[in-house]
Amino acid sequence: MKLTRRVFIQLTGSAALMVSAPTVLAQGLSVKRLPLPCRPAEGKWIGSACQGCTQYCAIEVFNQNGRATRVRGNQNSKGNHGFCCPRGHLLPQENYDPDRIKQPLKRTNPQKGRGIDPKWIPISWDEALDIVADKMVELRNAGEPERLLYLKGRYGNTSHALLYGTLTKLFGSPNNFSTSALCAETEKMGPGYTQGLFSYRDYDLGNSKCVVFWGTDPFASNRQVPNVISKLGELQKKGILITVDPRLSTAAAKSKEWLPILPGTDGALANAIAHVLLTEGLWNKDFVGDFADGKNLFVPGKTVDPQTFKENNTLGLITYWNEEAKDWTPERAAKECRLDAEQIRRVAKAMGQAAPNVIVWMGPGVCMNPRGTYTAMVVHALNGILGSVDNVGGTHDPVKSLSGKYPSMDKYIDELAKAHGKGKKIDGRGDLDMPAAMKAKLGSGVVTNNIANYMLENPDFVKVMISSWTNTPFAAADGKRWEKALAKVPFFVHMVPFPSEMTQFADIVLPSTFNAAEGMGAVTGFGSMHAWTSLQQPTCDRIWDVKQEENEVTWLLAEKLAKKGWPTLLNYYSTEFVDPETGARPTNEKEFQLITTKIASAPCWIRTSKPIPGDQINGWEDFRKRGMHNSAHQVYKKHWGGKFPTPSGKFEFVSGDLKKVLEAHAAKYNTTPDKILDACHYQAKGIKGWMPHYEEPLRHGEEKQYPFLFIDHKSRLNREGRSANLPWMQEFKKCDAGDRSWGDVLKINPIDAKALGIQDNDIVEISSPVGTIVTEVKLWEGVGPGTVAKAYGQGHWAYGQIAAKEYRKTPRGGNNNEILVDDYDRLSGTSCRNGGFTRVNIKKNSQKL
Ligand SMILES: Nc1nc2c(c(=O)[nH]1)N[C@H]1C(S)=C(S)[C@@H](COP(=O)(O)OP(=O)(O)OC[C@H]3O[C@@H](n4cnc5c(=O)[nH]c(N)nc54)[C@H](O)[C@@H]3O)O[C@H]1N2
Ligand SMILES: Nc1nc2c(c(=O)[nH]1)N[C@H]1C(S)=C(S)[C@@H](COP(=O)(O)OP(=O)(O)OC[C@H]3O[C@@H](n4cnc5c(=O)[nH]c(N)nc54)[C@H](O)[C@@H]3O)O[C@H]1N2
Ligand code: SF4
Ligand SMILES: [Mo]
Repeated sequence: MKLTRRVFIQLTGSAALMVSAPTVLAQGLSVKRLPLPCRPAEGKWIGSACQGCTQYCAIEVFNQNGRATRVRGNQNSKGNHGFCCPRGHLLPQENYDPDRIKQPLKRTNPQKGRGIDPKWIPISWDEALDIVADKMVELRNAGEPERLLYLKGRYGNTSHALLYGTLTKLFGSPNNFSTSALCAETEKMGPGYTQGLFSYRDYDLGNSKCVVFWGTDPFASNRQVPNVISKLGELQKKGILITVDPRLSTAAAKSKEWLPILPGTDGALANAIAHVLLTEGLWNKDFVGDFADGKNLFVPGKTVDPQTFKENNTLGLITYWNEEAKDWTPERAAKECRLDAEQIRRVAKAMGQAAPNVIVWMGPGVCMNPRGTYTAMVVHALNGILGSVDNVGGTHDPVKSLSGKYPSMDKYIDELAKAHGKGKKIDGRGDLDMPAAMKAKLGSGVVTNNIANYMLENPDFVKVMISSWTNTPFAAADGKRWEKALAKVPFFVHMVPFPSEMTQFADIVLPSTFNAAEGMGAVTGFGSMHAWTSLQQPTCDRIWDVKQEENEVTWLLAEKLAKKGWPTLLNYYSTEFVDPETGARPTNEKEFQLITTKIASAPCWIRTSKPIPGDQINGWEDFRKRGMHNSAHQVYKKHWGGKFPTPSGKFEFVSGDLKKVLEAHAAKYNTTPDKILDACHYQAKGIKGWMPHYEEPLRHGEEKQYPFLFIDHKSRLNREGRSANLPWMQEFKKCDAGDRSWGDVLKINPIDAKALGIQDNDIVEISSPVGTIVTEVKLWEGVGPGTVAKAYGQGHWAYGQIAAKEYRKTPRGGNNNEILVDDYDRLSGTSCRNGGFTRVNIKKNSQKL
């Protein structure tokens, strides 16, 4: 019986009794309830990998009757200690999002553009792949395979090898790209050109006495959120936390010292800290060395004779002092950075006193700007001065995770592929003004955001574009360029689970699994002085007609291509891939999925005469049950004693590699390194071109017209650009300091607001030299006057009915990338988003949102 209000009143016989309804129910006047004790839900935890961010946590998903219902960190994990971050918990809602693409779709509207309905119609996988294979084979038959472009976003390790690494190579196109240059690649230039480590770092947090979060907010974003949150209490008790961020981030709120730096001036602050460490004698003598007679000759403004100092593990410290640090007193930096000189001195001393058990945790805020390479170098160089590199409580190389190699495809590369596959890539890497010298190699870095520019200038070049796990019109600075470029591509295939902005331009949509819950593969990560390989495996039943792009779709596509006269891909897959356990070869997409996952993870679980480094796992079934493999702990002082992978074997304050790269690039264009630096918009001349140093911030927009510096930051609930369609994300959005649920706010200092006549909740237009967005305003002291901050993540006009206010029509809030300028740190090829490189202007708008 339905217990309506009327029936309830009849049952109790008296309206007055309603005030004590529980008593009434207890007296048995209503439904009888059995006194069942609470008990755990029935189901099982299945290991997987989260991929809500680049931490790629090993997790477990609770399967109840075939449904994925809850998430926790993998209980065996030495990286997250059995916890996931708040975004991990969003996973079931993302998996069961009713707006997911549920079967393959074919476009029937030839017109493409923002807000235009593609008029997709559902088709079968068979039909969809037929169409894709036809278009691809046409290119091979016409002898122009280079007109196939493949762009990958996130991936499992299998995709890296099977799609990105294989498809275009065998096909004969040099145009395979990743989105890494939209991420945080400039960071790698810091450790790269000082200690030869072109990578994100790991940190010995548990043993640290002082941690400096610099341009990053690892309680909310960055790469180790569960680890950092779990260690917060201990860190606060034992040591000192310092945050350098122009915005009151979570890290700033938790820290003892917050340095609210003027955006883009981090290099000046790093110089001043180095200046204090050296003049106060606080450098780490073990790592760096000392003056021959023990007397400290670092005196402000005075050069030092290099002969008087004997360096141990470093090279060029005295040159750095003489050329740069000697003049950077805290007073000078305080002016440049709009900070307090006393605070700079205090912070530098605290760091020096904790050395070498100190971490300078450098993040994108420092360096994702047009001169970021040198800021990354000068901030990271502090780890060298403090001796924290490879040290207890310091910064570390990531431990290598165990993963298996795929068989070589070399003998499958045919004549056409050989002739066309090595051509020039269309992202402009290696051009005079784009050295993109990642890993100390010219033209080795991808210049993701420049692909759109090429496509706009050469609208007929790309004929077939395939992309997976991407949303560049939303995620890339000045993303409107991508909308225009994509509208001109005659045939575009998107392999994704959600109808994002980019998907709106697709001719064929191949709905992919949501890999964290439904996919299969080996995913690797590192953190907390360990590395891991976590197994992605189905944690629930698939309820829609979706397939995993990395392995299932590649196989099925290979079959189709073979039928249409190009059998190479299928030959490679079906001949060379062998199950490491059973010796079987794949005959269909499911077997291919399993075998490629087993190959990629085999070193974690396959028994040989040697013990497995790290966790001991007993075969494939044991690996499936545990869901992951942990490596052994990182070793200390790994590269001390001349073993750094730099030309000198030392930690270099004068970079041999960067000098080589610049000279080689100059030679290629018959010019000088100074001219190259100039063309790339750096200020450095001469030896400074290969040294850590301060460069003044380069900003877009005239100060008069655009008086505010824009600060972009991540939301703690962003699963990169992929969670805005989740009601949980929207409901809890207020957990970003200063933000509001279901909304998008521009945070502005009350002093500025007053001057502009703006009040809390007002609607404003935020304009930059490239665009305008409209949002609400929040008055907030967490940003200084002259700067405004806004979280990245809202402003979707597609993706789903929650992400957009009105799907395809009205965005919810504004997308920061509509106002950020398309510019690069050209030595790395990376796109900019931080450092206040885009100036904006704020205008009150009378409209209602
Ligand atoms: N203004 C500003 N811009 C930024 C950032 C910022 O902080 N501020 N951050 C930057 C950074 S660090 C990065 S790394 C980039 C990321 O940018 P992108 O690499 O473009 O990533 P997302 O926007 O997260 O990708 C969303 C796409 O992934 C698809 N997708 C989701 N789950 C799956 C899956 O399981 N399988 C497949 N095949 N597809 C899936 C969705 O359908 C959607 O098409 O954004 C950058 N852009
Ligand atoms: N919650 C969440 N976590 C994530 C992701 C996510 O989407 N959401 N994505 C993952 C990915 S792909 C990446 S690349 C990482 C990166 O994540 P983070 O390391 O957090 O990097 P950003 O998001 O770029 O944040 C930039 C930070 O620098 C500050 N900042 C801006 N300008 C300046 C400046 O001039 N100087 C200084 N000192 N600080 C400045 C901003 O206020 C912000 O705190 O996060 C990963 N983790
Ligand atoms: S979102 Fe990132 S940090 Fe959070 S659980 Fe997932 S992978 Fe780990
Ligand atoms: Mo990223």
